[in-house]
This record gives sequence, structure tokens and C-alpha cells, in this order.
Amino acid sequence: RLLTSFRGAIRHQSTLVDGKKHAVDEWTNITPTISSLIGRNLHLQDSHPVGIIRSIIEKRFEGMGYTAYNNFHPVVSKHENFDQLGFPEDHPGRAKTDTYYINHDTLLRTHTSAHEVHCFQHTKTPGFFVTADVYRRDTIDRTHYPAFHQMEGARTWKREDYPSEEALIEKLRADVAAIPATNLIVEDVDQVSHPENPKSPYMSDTETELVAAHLKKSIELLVGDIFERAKVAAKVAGSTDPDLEKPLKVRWVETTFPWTTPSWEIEVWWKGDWLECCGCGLVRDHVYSASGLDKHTHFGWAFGLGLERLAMILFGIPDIRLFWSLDQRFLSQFKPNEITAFKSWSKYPGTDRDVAFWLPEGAALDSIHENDIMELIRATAGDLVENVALTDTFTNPKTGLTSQCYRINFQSMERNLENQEINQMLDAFKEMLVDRYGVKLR
Ligand code: FA5
Ligand code: MG
Repeated sequence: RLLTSFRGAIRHQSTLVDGKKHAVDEWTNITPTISSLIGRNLHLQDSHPVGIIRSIIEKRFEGMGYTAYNNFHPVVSKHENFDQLGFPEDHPGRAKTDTYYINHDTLLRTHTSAHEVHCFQHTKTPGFFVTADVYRRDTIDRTHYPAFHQMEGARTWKREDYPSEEALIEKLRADVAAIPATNLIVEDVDQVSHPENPKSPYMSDTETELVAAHLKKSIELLVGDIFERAKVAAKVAGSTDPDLEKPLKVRWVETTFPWTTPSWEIEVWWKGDWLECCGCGLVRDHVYSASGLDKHTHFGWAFGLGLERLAMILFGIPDIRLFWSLDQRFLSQFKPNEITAFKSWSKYPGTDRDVAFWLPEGAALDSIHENDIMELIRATAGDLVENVALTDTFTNPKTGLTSQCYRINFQSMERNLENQEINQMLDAFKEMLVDRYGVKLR
């Protein structure tokens, strides 16, 4: 009997993710809803907007020395996703509230940068691309979904390939000059240089300047090419927006990442807003040494591009959940290698429902994280939740008890939702809420 119960305990201490068994511990927070998205591989589908953008970019850079990797598995180690890249121990990205952990050491990658070290180690060409699904615990709304796709790009130079510093600089200049220019307007950003965003000490000023120029020109080429096609698509679809006649405006904004310096984000001016598309920078030496490459002999750049953000704009797709739709009215609209304007079918109206509750006595205000609430709702309602927002928090001065109210918007892209169906989902959600957090419903 002892043996049977021992086996039972073991069985409960593991979870299946994409058919593979993993140990669970107090870090485990991956849910079946999230696991079920693994393997959809939207980026590999030729006629899916995510796959179309990937292949347009890969084709644009064909012959320029980049290897494309598209099949890395989303389960990676904490080491690959964070440690190797130099994320500090207290970086918010590491928190259980932000990342899907399978257990303490294993997680769903939160970005394609998790594969940088591996690719630096194994790639024979000067550059590479990695396109893949990434996962982040996040709020739910029209532009946020717990899974999305990124494309990583990187390019390396190796000092020992050149007989002298002069020869290296000459090659860098030639490489920069070889990238076709675009007609983008690059706006000046009035920004004081970040003190935490200096050049790498092992690179000279000229090297830094030239590699940065190579990075920016490469991304401008990518963005310029894609947006020119999007303008054509918008015009074909009948848009008369006068901005479509003007060159595209972009700007470079300084930022920081733990494994690049200096670092930037490129923003694109589109329909009256600056849209953040891509983070990037010059790779720090610890990434090369983690790749087993001789320290200070290698240098270069890396970027990480969000594909859904681009695709929503380029194809005019109004809701990020649509990318995961299996509805033929969505899937049948797109053709390989073409950006075409999305035609919406009638949208069914949504329904708002409020859920208010008292936190347990003495519980801190932040004892329940907004993302935990999202997760609970997602577990019962899946993609039928369009939006969740914390709408009210107050503390009763007499009792000291704190109340929170969440507004949940239910909506289907495919049909009208019945009240009874919404009530059932809400009841299940409330039951889990009480069960898990000991709150008192109001
Ligand atoms: C990163 O993920 C870095 N790995 C990028 C990078 C790579 C920097 C290489 C330096 C060198 P960030 O979290 O900002 O950075 O995400 C990069 C892009 O992914 C964003 O610009 C955005 O386009 C997209 N993105 C980020 N969060 C979301 C989200 N919740 N939904 C959709 N797209 C997102
Ligand atoms: Mg960012």
C-alpha cells in the first residue's frame, strides 16, 4: 500500500507539457489553456499573417548572410531565458506573475532572445533569425494575449578575421554601405543619453558607431519594406488616408536591456500614434563568452521584433485573439507573401459583468495580482473573455477590509453568447476565486 500511495504522489508531482513529463513544484503556474497553444506554429503557416510577415522578412534578407531558425521548442530553462542573458535576480520579468513556469528551472520562453547563446555558438553565417511563439502572463485586451510571436535577428563580426583594425573598420563601412537605403524619415528624438546605456568598453567609438549604423539600417530596411507593402494594401482596400502618400516616419528611442548596450527601440508613426515594434542593441560581451566564444574577439547586434503588433497594423486586424482563430472566415483571407487588408465580419456584441469581493482580513492590497485574476477567468472562459479590468479598490475605514471590483467583458468572435452561458462561466470563476484566495463575494 505504501508503494501505491508513493506512486500516486509521484504521479501528481509531474505535469505533461506538449507530451513531455515535467516535475512540478511551488513555481508551477502553467495552465492547460496555455499548454494547448504549444504546437500551433502560426509562424510556419504560409497563409497566416504571422507566417507571411516572417517569410517576407526572411526573403528580404536572402543572400545577406542570415540563417533562419524556426523550430526551437518553447520549453526552455530559466538559465537560457534569463541567467545567461544577465537578467538581475530581482528583474520583474522573472516573477511568477509575469512568466509561465513549468517548475523552478523550466519555463515557457518569454522572448526569442532565450536562443541567442545557442545560435551564437552554432551558426555558421554572420547572422541569424529566430522566429517563434513566446509566452507571457499579461492582461487580456484587444492588443494583449498570453502567447504571441517574436522574430530575433543578430549579426556578428569576428576580429580575428581581419589582419588589422583598419581592415576591420573598412569591412564594417562596406557592410553598412551594402544595405539598401530606404525613404523612411528618421525623426530626431530629443533625448538625453541614458547613463546606463553606454557603449561596450571593449569596442572602440568607431566600431560602436558602425555596428549601430548597421543595426539601424537593417531594421529600417525591414520596417520600410513591410510598411510600403502595407500602404499598397490599404490603398487597394480603398483607404484615402493622406499619410499613405507620404514616406513613413520612424524614430529611435534609447532604452536598456540586460544583454545589450547601447540599446534602442524603434517606433513607427502609423495612424496618428507611435507604435513600438522592436527592441535592439549591441550585444554585451557576456553573451559571447556564455556561447563559448573567445571574449572580446566577437561583437555585433541583436533585435527582437513583435510580429502580431506589426501584423495587426499591416493587415488591419483589430483583435489579437483573431490570430489564434480556426474560423475559415479569418484563415481563408490570406495568401502567401502578400499583405492584404483584413475584412471584418459582423462583430457580435459584448457583455460586461462586474465581480466584487472583500479581500481576506489582513490581506495586503497586492496579495492578489491582476494577472492571477486573468488566469482564473481564462481557465473558465478561455477566449470568450475579451477584456478584464480592475475598476475599483477601496478600504472601509471602519472595518479595515478592502474591496476590489473587476469588470469582465465577454465576447465571441463567432456567435452570440447566451446569458445562461455567461452566468455559468462567472459562477465557476467565483467559486475558484473563493476557493483559492479566501475572498468574500459582495
Ligand atoms: C524583448 O522581448 C527583447 N527580447 C528584445 C530584444 C532582443 C532586445 C534582442 C535586445 C536584443 P520587449 O519585451 O520589449 O523586448 O519585446 C519586444 C517586442 O515584442 C515589442 O517591441 C513588441 O513589439 C512585442 N511585444 C512585447 N510584449 C507584447 C505583448 N504582450 N503582445 C504582443 N507583442 C508584444
Ligand atoms: Mg518593450
